[in-house]
Amino acid sequence: MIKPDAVEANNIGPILAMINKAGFKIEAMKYMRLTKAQAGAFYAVHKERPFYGELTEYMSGGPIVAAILSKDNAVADYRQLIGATDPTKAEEGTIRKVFAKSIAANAVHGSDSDENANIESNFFFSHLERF
Ligand code: 3AN
Repeated sequence: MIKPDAVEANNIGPILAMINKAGFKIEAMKYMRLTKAQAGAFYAVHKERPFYGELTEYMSGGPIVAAILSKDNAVADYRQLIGATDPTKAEEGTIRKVFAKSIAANAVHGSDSDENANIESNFFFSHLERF
């Protein structure tokens, strides 16, 4: 996902360029705004965390871009490309180092396992929307 802060800052294009340059294929893509309930469902694994309210408020505060990306070793390689959750700890040249504003407004989301990538893909896309 490209998060509301990066969309607001007109960084959809530059972020997609970095994703393409890193060798990812875009299998599905959607520009939309989540309701707070939908953001809550997407981040249900974080329900007990102290930042859950802030996170779901933030993620429903503006439009996002959702996408399914594919590549060999996609989860690990994408997490490498986006960098650490906290942008002050992200490596030079990573998407979050370049575009993130804070831990919450950190420009992009990435699935943390193949299993969660499938769950999250099914959250956003039907099979008719995948190529
Ligand atoms: P990642 O997105 O790098 O997998 P997670 O899964 O630990 O990070 O956290 C999910 C999302 O919750 C993050 N993308 C981030 O925006 C938000 N988040 C994580 N930790 C905090 C925090 N301490 N305060 C506010 N938001 C946070």
